[in-house]
Amino acid sequence: MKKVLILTLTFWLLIVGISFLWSMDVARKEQRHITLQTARTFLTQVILTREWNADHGGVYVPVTADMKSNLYLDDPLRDIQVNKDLQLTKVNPSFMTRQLSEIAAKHQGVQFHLTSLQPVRPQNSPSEWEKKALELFERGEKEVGETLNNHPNTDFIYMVPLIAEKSCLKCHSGYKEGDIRGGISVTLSNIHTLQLLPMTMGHIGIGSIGVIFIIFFWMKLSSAYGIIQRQAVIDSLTGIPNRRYFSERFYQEFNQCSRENTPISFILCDIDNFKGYNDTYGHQAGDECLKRIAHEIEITVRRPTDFCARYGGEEFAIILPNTPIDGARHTAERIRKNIENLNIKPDHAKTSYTVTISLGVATANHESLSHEGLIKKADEALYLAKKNGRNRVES
Ligand code: GH3
Ligand code: MG
Ligand code: MG
Repeated sequence: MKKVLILTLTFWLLIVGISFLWSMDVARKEQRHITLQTARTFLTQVILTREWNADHGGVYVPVTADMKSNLYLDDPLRDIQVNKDLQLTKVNPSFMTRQLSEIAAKHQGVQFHLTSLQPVRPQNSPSEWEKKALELFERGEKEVGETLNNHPNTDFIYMVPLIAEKSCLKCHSGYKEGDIRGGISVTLSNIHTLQLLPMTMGHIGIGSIGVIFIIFFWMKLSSAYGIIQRQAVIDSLTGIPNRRYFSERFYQEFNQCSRENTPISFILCDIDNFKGYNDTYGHQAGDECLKRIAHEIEITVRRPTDFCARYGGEEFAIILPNTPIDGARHTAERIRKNIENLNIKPDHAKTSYTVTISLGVATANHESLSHEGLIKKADEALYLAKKNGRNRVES
């Protein structure tokens, strides 16, 4: 039964464990998908803005304290003096991306970075991570994204290649349409990380409830199993072993003594005139009498290997392993006396009559006697005890 419990518990915990790992995997994938989607959306907006700028060949903005001319822009029309109060400077897509990136970092914790393996501006040189991503683009990769643990924050960096389009070639000579000019990366700072606690607690809760249920039902089952097992071997009226258990035990003990070449004795007891007792005092009184006699026999045979059972209606059998005939006779006599001394009679009985038993004793020394032979010999001795006047031991 314990094996069943261990197996069921192992199976249940395995299911909970697999469910936990599977849920974690699904949640991780889902979270990566959302983060990736966020990064893609940001970059799409930036790229669309860049395309708009490139389509116009750059856009002019007023020069202010915060807005200086782009020194890396090699264009004779870079700066235009409109009048004495207004000077305009051209902002190309790269310059615009850098400025958008600075604004975004300030407001939303998002950083864009335009980079290339041959940057015009030194600040556009790729980081180690970007360098690896650019190399992957060269090998055909369409996008690269990775979660970085920059303790205490968790960032997500995502990059796509920048493909040279017709509008770009005006400024980026040396490329042809479709070439990879570099890449644009977006870093989402301090992204929302997977919350393991609720999932872990949930699974621990479900797992524990399951374990409690399994143990509860196992206890119920094992107690029912115990009752069934007991009922199979114990006589329900007297509470001592039944005939079935006796047979099993008798063969075991007989064979054991036979192997060890030691004597085994067998006593068969039968209540005297019990039919009359039943008829006079009723069946219920008869049952009470059977219980008391069974109990008395049980406490009289004291050695741990001795074994008594209800053999039939009002018959009891006693196995005495490693016991020669003298010892067995002595034990039988003790049983007989003890039962006589119980002075069993119902409360309303008027006579001096008390319940007695007759006993037949036989011993096997294994020279010739078989199991059946031993029982038969004890039965014959019992018959003799009845014949010789009852309430006596014969062998
Ligand atoms: P004897 O001295 O020759 O053994 O006479 P007896 O009347 O005891 O004869 P026998 O052994 O044939 O009687 C068996 C009786 O035991 C029959 C039945 O009334 C009684 N008996 C058997 N089983 C039970 C039982 O479970 N409960 C009760 N109350 N009586 C039982
Ligand atoms: Mg009988
Ligand atoms: Mg009898």
